[in-house]
Amino acid sequence: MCSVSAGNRILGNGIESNGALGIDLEGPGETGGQVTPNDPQDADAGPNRLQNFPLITAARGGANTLAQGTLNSTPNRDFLLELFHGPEPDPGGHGEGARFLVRTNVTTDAAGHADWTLTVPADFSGQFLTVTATDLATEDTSEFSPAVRADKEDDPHGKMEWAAARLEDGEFVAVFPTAAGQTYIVLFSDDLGTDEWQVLATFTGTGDLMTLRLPVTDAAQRFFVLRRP
Ligand SMILES: [Ca+2]
Ligand SMILES: [Ca+2]
Ligand SMILES: [Ca+2]
Repeated sequence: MCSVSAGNRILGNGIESNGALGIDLEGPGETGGQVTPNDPQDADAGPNRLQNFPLITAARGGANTLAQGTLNSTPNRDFLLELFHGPEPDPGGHGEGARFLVRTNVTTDAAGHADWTLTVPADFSGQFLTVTATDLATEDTSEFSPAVRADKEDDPHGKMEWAAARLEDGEFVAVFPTAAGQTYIVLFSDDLGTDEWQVLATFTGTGDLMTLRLPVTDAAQRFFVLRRP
């Protein structure tokens, strides 16, 4: 949508993949399809008054899918926020808004800031979530926020946290809690840029804290990840 006016309210629609931004407001000097950056307190003018989009700071799947984030726009104003999900973001990383999920109202404070939470009682793990903001006084709808993938809560295949990790006498010493009989895999990579992880070791949990001592040799840097298979 390349709008030349203001007050365009775009609500609750499925906006399918079309190779361009699902909602595109054309700011000064922009050609079509570019993300229009947010400005502090949204004082800028243009199509839909170049309404600022929200930002997602957390996205999680599970029995309930949850998205949390912030909005910076006109101070002391009511906004409608709408959450969408889709299989992938547009090439710029913002939403395609394939399907509408849920909406909520927020009010910005005197600084133009609002925190928000949106939840849906269904599992959208692995889906990309994106949000729009609509100014309820002017009916201007924003472009889509950057899309964030909903991680699965307690993913049994996911990455786990070390309880403690340190370098000691040229060894990487890691401590982590284990479940009895559970298999754990340690992977390593010397270059995060290639994202090539090799299996270093496999362990069976004892139900207690486990300590690993992994030699770090012939590499300027080495990264370790702990997973369950
Ligand atoms: Ca734009
Ligand atoms: Ca703006
Ligand atoms: Ca504005």
